[in-house]
Amino acid sequence: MNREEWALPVGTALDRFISKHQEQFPYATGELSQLLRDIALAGKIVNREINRAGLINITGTFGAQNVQGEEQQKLDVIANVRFIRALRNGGEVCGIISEEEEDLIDTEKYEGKYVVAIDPLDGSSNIDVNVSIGTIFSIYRRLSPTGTPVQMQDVMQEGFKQVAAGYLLYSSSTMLVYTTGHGVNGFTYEPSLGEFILSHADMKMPENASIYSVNEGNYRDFPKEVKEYLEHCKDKRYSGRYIGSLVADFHRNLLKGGIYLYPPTEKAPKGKLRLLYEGNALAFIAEQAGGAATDGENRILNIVPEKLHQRTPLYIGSKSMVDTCSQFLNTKKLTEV
Ligand code: P6P
Repeated sequence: MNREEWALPVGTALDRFISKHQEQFPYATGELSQLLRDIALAGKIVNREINRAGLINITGTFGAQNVQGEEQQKLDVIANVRFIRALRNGGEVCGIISEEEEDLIDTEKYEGKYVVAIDPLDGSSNIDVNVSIGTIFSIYRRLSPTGTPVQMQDVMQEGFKQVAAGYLLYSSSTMLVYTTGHGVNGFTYEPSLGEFILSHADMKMPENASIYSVNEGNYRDFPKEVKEYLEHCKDKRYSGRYIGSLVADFHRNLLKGGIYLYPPTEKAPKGKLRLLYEGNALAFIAEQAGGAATDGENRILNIVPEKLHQRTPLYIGSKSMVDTCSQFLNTKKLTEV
């Protein structure tokens, strides 16, 4: 099926887009379509909460920490509840892992064919200062038999086994960007209609890229090879852009080209970002848009998960920039005899 067959005009509503694409799969029974609709609905609800957060006293901290030991923001908790409720009630999902939940959630929907890994609200430290934040999700087909409770094997799958992945970006406009393995499409939310509308069809990560995105405040802790790559970027007079919200930094690079780096640091020796509900989803999107994503040595999508909340270094973006970065990072390997 070539991309032209998938092409639908800008202005197509998400529901029609999902239905049209389902028609391309004669054996599709509609569960994945419904699951995508459920995620979009929860995204609309969370979008509404975010847009009025300052007015209804839901900014600031919740007064508890999540499994990562990070201070939960009130909106972290609200988003987590909204997405888990939407996924559980939709009936298509037998299990969920969430950044905000220590353990695998058994939805008790034993006929559900899918499992979802989700970061309900990424970049939440930016909420109170009105900077863009996002939701990131990965969808896998379960491995255990339907009709039984979800098992760990269902969620501990390599990223290349994802059936779909995407993110919501709550920003100057709210967008839903996702892939089902046939390219990447972006939908802009039209609040007056309550609809996501196709605005960015068949998105491609520009190869002619000159933006690097990294928290330079961690520079002293970076491995020597990372410092050498960053010096290379400065020698090339690339632009440094860092929003501090992964979805926003990724989305800018998806549109304009660039690389986002979160290397190992003293505070986060295995990197800060989580493999299952941040790295894998964005790596799938990046590759579907012609980009690349590694942990400095391995393709992100090939990493075999060992722990639910395991962290990974992340170098993701335009393929040419990720490849050049990899050459710097592997000089140690290349020169080791
Ligand atoms: P730092 C937000 O907490 C987040 O998970 C990503 O959204 C963001 O890219 C990164 O951490 C920012 O981390 O250490 O630069 O503040």
